[in-house]
Amino acid sequence: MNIQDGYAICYPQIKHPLLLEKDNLKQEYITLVKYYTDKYCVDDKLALFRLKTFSMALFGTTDLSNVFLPGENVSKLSRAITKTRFIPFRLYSYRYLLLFDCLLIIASEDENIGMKICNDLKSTINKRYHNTMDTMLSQMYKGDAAFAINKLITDEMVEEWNRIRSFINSLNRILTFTATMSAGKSTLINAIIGKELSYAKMAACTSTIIKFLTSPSRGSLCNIFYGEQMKQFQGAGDIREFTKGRKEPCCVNTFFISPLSSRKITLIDTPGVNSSQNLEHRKITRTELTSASTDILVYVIPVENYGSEGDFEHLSFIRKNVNYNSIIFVVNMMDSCDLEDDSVDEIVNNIEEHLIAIGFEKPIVCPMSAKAGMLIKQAMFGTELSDNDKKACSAYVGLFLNDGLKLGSLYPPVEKLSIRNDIGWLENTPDEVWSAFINTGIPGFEKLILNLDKEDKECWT
Ligand SMILES: Nc1nc2c(ncn2[C@@H]2O[C@H](COP(=O)(O)OP(=O)(O)OP(=O)(O)O)[C@@H](O)[C@H]2O)c(=O)[nH]1
Ligand SMILES: [Mg+2]
Repeated sequence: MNIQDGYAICYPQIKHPLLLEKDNLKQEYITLVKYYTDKYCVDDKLALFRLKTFSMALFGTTDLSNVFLPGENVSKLSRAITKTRFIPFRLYSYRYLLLFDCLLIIASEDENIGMKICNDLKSTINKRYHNTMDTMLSQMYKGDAAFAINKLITDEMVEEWNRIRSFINSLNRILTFTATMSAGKSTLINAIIGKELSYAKMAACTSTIIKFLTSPSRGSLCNIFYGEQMKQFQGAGDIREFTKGRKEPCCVNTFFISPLSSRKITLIDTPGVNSSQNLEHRKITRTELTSASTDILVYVIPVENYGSEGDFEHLSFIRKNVNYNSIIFVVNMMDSCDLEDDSVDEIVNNIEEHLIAIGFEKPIVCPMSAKAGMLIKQAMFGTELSDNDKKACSAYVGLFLNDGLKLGSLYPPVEKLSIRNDIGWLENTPDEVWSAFINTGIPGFEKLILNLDKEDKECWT
């Protein structure tokens, strides 16, 4: 595991049962978790980071100065806590939840360490509970959700644990996004992540290589790695400022509001290659494309511009010089095309023929609107939008319910997710919002990427 993967796993922002308790019980509990973290987490910095995220879930702050109780007798504390019964029913004690939290914070990557922690905990717990603890441990690492039954481990916690385990067991896939400037690469990356992290505007703007890595732990936390340094940010705005006009490459690690968060996926944003004011942009991108390996090259074409000189030159360069396992051509900004002239099918066929003429055999062409997908996704999953974005989002929902723009039918089917049903400023029903989202092409595109890991790789060859 590399350093970014270690920091990708942290305590998720979930409704922890301890939130209903008084601060002193929370303090005793986290002091105990700290004891096991100090004892079993081999990397001190990583241990501190994960404890901070646990503190964030319990106390709403990463400031640990008043969180731990000093000089506690650990065995006494453990005995007391593992006997304390839950609010609201007071039927179950904290012993299983404590085991769950310790495993998530310290041992999600390593079952052997999990076993050691479990044995250590057992030394302070009555023997009659040991079998259940052992069973729970083995079920957790087997991905058997039965581990949660009758232990007040919530469905949300089970989901978080399973996502972390599936992330750990996945192979890293790299997707590199390239195009001429202002094609919508950064917007597409933001749409997949569901957060506006990469700076996007109508002028040459991405100025260095920025890698976005999935974290399986739900939350708004972003870790940024640059040079030898690492920083944490909570809000998307701070990251956007950080990436804006940046000259040095960096890596951003965060939860993607996407099914992709259960896999190790790296999305690489690159500068547009045809800026006449920033000639170095082309060099930066060409160097990345020819020297680093990528699984999928995502080539973004703005629909109104296909066949441009800039695209022809860059596509020819790619065909001759770049290695990849698969290439996908995204036809972006479908919201802006005039369907009176051509239907979606005709547009896709024309672009396919154009790409075949340049030398790409059987091109995979994905029409979409990254901007509409990004805004609707944010609205559906609770991001506060500006008034302008709300207006644009409402218009996009209307547009993508239109018969002519049912882009979702061109992609593999997507399972419906539960979304907010209280978006007051939208006049549409949640079902309509979901349909519009599907029709932007973004969820189908995410599904295509996920299919890479499945046995059926037809669409990647
Ligand atoms: N109408 C519409 N506008 C879009 C869409 N996707 C992106 N845009 C807009 O196009 C402009 C450029 O988008 P970016 O994401 O910055 O493009 P880029 O390819 O990353 O640009 P560079 O980093 O400069 O190469 C922004 O103003 C976006 O809001 C889309 O699907 N529809
Ligand atoms: Mg960009």
